[in-house]
Amino acid sequence: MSQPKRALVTGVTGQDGSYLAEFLLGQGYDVLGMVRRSSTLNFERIHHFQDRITLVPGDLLDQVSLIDVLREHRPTEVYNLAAQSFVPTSWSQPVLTGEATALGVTRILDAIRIVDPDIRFYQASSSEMFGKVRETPQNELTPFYPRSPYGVAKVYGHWITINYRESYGMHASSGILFNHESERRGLEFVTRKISHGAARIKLGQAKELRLGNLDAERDWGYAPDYVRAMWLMVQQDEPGDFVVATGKRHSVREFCELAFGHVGLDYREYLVQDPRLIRPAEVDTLVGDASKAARVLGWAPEVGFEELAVRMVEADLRLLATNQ
Ligand code: NAP
Ligand code: F7E
Repeated sequence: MSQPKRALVTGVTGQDGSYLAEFLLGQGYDVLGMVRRSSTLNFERIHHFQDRITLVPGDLLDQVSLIDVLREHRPTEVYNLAAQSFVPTSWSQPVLTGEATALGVTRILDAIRIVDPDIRFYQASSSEMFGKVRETPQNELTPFYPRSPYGVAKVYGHWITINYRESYGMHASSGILFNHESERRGLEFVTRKISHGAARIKLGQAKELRLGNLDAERDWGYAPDYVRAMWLMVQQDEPGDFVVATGKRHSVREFCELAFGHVGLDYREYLVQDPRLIRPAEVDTLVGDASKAARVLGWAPEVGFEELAVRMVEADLRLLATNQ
């Protein structure tokens, strides 16, 4: 019998890492989840399958820890999902963001090069690299114009992945993923802030919701659909770069309408626009062209915008009701 494949997922405690780890378990993988030291456990997203994966200590800021993880556990695939991923924090902590989100990619690529350059690698690139968009929709060839220290760091991570592919012949792929959300999305990101806010107001636990720019437009998909695309990239004979998106764009305001509307409320009665939540430089509009992913990977999203919003609100209603 052949050995099961073994994958290391960095960022396993995050939204995507938790879904990817579950997906890989379903594919029969041995899953290693890299976790950094914390004074309190933050395993909410993985506790329901934690005993089926191996947690390994490591930090993208610490080169030796990455080499040690690879030497000790010998994965055949590495999915680099760890990052400082919240855009506003990248203005308040630009150096930390650069260390983790940009240089962290070099650290893990170099660890792979040193320990076993045959390991296949996935880098979590982002539509934030397109920033002030040069064309619409955005595809793999659209020039980048990042608008935040986070976007700038992701451009570095993207190009260093391509550079290691071209310099060392490594099987290193980048998924340029547009926004993807879920019941497990961090509470500070706008969709979850809205679904959680609408649920709290509905249950009488809050009276208002404070938001920034309601006119920003994003191409929002469902995270479990997107982790499938990551895995498909790594299974290809040839590595490459792939846009992953739904091809449809909606505004923050539309998400508010749907989320509040689902619980029978009019968002305009509860929304407070807070100038402190406006970003120093905004990404006004993004929409992706995922035709390469469809053609080469056979990938298509399954959950649309409306279903996404409803799932998130329903999950927050359940969560808040049990915490009442
Ligand atoms: P997330 O929920 O914020 O998760 C980030 C993960 O990175 C967490 O597990 C976090 O660990 C870990 N991490 C942060 N700094 C680290 C460090 N120095 N060393 C080791 N681990 C570290 O992010 P996500 O939404 O799942 O996104 C996954 C990846 O895709 C990120 O790279 C993100 O930038 C990128 N991306 C996301 C989207 C999206 O719409 N979700 C779109 C495009 C690209 P802790 O739990 O300990 O904090
Ligand atoms: O903001 C606007 C805000 O923080 C979306 C990350 O996963 O996706 C994510 O980055 C939009 C922006 O996501 C609030 O100004 C209005 O225009 O949910 P977000 P993001 O910045 O697009 C990309 C692809 C990533 O790679 C990132 O890691 O919503 N907005 N009012 C607000 N945003 C937040 N967070 N909070 C508000 O109150």
